[in-house]
Amino acid sequence: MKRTCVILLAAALLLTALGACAGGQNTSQPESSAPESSTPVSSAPAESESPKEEPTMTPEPAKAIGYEYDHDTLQYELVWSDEFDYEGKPDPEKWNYDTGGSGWGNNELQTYTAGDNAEVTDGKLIIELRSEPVGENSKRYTSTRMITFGKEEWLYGKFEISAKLPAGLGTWPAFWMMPAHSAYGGWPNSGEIDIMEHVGFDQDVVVQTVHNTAYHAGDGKGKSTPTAGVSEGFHTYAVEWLPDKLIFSIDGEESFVYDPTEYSDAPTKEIWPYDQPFYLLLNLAFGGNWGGAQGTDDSYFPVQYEVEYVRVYQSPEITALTQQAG
Ligand SMILES: [Ca+2]
Repeated sequence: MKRTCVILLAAALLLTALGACAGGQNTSQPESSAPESSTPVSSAPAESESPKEEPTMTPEPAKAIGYEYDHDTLQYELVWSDEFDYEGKPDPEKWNYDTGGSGWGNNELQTYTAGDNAEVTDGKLIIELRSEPVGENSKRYTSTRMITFGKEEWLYGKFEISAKLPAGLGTWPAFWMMPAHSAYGGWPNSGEIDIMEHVGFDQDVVVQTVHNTAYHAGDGKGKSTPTAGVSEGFHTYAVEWLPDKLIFSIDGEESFVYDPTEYSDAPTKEIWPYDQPFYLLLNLAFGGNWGGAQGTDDSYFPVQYEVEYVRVYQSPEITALTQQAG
């Protein structure tokens, strides 16, 4: 949920958003703030101190290149979904919760409950943001953040949500992905994929972003896409995660592509950490460095983030291709 470097926002807002991350921390590091300085993308190999030594270090293999497939003919199979076609609490076989009111690295105002603010009814998931005092930390707002962490994780695939987003100053719903194992280290080194973010002060603009070692926070790569009526009806927000690129879409229309070969002929994990399993997150935040950048207003509470479904598809051809590549 790192703010991306987008064309539509003023520099002041970008500065505010630097270091902001609506959840850029995963469950293993919920309290840390986003780093403000970038990690160097690469450094020159160290010179051997002794000219007699044979070099033993091999360069890191390039990532995200050499995959040959015909994108137009890829077949996808539904491998996981929650259609929310039941009544009651979200399916405990599919969802865990991130809980607490730490601010989530972005000074967010809500405390996340263990599902108290989530309900499945009438074919939909409803996440409700409420104004109510919470326990000892005196936070005045509650909401819920659902995660598949500990339940399911995926490497490559199509990840799609159909959702109706809340409107109102300070609201900040999201649908996004975080690394399940942080193979390349803590945020942002193992990556983050933000499939949909929307902030209330910028109604009907959907933001899709990737974060990694080289590009994160205000320098994350992404795009803001004007999307009419996000709070009036259901729209689909998706990413197609391939071994060599990430293709974002809104209502089936391609909106942004992250292709690491645009930045390097031989991409490394610093710009392509997306070769490890990720999990899904679904949450409604309030306020914070980005969501609250133009203030907050709770006069219209409670407010709801409605989800018709979450679906995950994978392509056997891509799976075979990547297994072949080792
Ligand atoms: Ca449904």
